[in-house]
Amino acid sequence: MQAKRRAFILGLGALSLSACVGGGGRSMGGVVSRAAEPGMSPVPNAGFDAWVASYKTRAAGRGIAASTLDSAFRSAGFLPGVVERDRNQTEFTRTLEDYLAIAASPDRITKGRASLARHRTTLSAIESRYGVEAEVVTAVWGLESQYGERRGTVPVISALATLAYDGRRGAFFEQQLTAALRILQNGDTTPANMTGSWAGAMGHTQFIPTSYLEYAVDFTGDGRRDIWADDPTDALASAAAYLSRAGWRKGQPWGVEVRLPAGFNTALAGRGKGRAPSDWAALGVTTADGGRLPNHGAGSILIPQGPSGPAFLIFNNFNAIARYNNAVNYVIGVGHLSDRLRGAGPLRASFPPDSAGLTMQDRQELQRRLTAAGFDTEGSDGVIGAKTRAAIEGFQRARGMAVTGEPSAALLQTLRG
Ligand SMILES: [Ca+2]
Repeated sequence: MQAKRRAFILGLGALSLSACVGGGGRSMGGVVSRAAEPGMSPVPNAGFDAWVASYKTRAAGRGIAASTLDSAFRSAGFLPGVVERDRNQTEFTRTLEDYLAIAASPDRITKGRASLARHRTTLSAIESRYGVEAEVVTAVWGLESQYGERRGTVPVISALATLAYDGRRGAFFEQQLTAALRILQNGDTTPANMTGSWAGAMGHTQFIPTSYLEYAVDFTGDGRRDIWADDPTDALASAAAYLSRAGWRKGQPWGVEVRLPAGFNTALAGRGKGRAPSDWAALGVTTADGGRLPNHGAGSILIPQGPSGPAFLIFNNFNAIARYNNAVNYVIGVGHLSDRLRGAGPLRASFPPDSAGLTMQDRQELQRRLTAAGFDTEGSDGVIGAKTRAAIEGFQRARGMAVTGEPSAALLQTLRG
């Protein structure tokens, strides 16, 4: 089975995570609106038009009808904003601590519990059919589109055609474009309703077109697999169907937080280094509260921020979530959020201080004090992003200090006055 999307193709989940780390990001909420983002409306482009003409010939050879092509491309066009987003993707790895501060923020947990309650009947039916727990499906939904609030407003045919024409990953996006046209040809949705992220991830659970064709399901029974509608039923069932096909085992955890013994050999940790829980127990590993490890078959130990941070024993279901998005932080994010939606508390272990020597509490205090001093970080989630850096620069400039924009223990001391 092919991964739902490559890690570098950011679905909205990833995008909303990036966006909100601007500053201390307060709410990730956003309301789906039809207003086009800058650069996300078609502009004339002769090279693009010529490419579309040649593409139509290729698509016809792959079984896309002329009528489908005509209606799909009638209002489609080149989107400069898509090319800009594709060029400006920055590759950086957020720490698990920062990632979880956003992925399992108090706001996302509260909204998730409300969504779970509101859609309980549907989610229970989905759980019965596909064997994936309601909390897990809801957690995927929460990370991918903030429970449907951020499904994406970019016209998908235009976005995919622009990326296929632009050519940086042309073959991949041409394949996605053809898949999107097949979806339209099947009558599942209309060109106007087929919106998504700038990279073509669509609907509540941000499926790319090829994954949609393979895994989306019609759970409402109206004959259409509608993952774009306000009603999330088909999208949630599609996510469950995907996880089920990826090998999800109902009743088993994705993983559990564990406590490592002093002097644990960290070379034993890592994905793929599986051992029976009894073997881990013999090495001194316990649950986070010192109890006996559960047995769900062989599991691996993960220590994403080293042995002084939280440790996890991961099982088969970790790999099922990884088929959705193969990034350790994402999988732990979905897993931990699902645990929180089920009523579990925060992680037991604390994270080590960051490279500036600051803990999460220090960074939150820094943001609160900057904001109180008149340099708004727009929230105090402890995640240092562009807004916090700008606030630090403003403070440093006003005080005649060297302008670095970097958080530090000395800066925090200055702010404490
Ligand atoms: Ca349906």
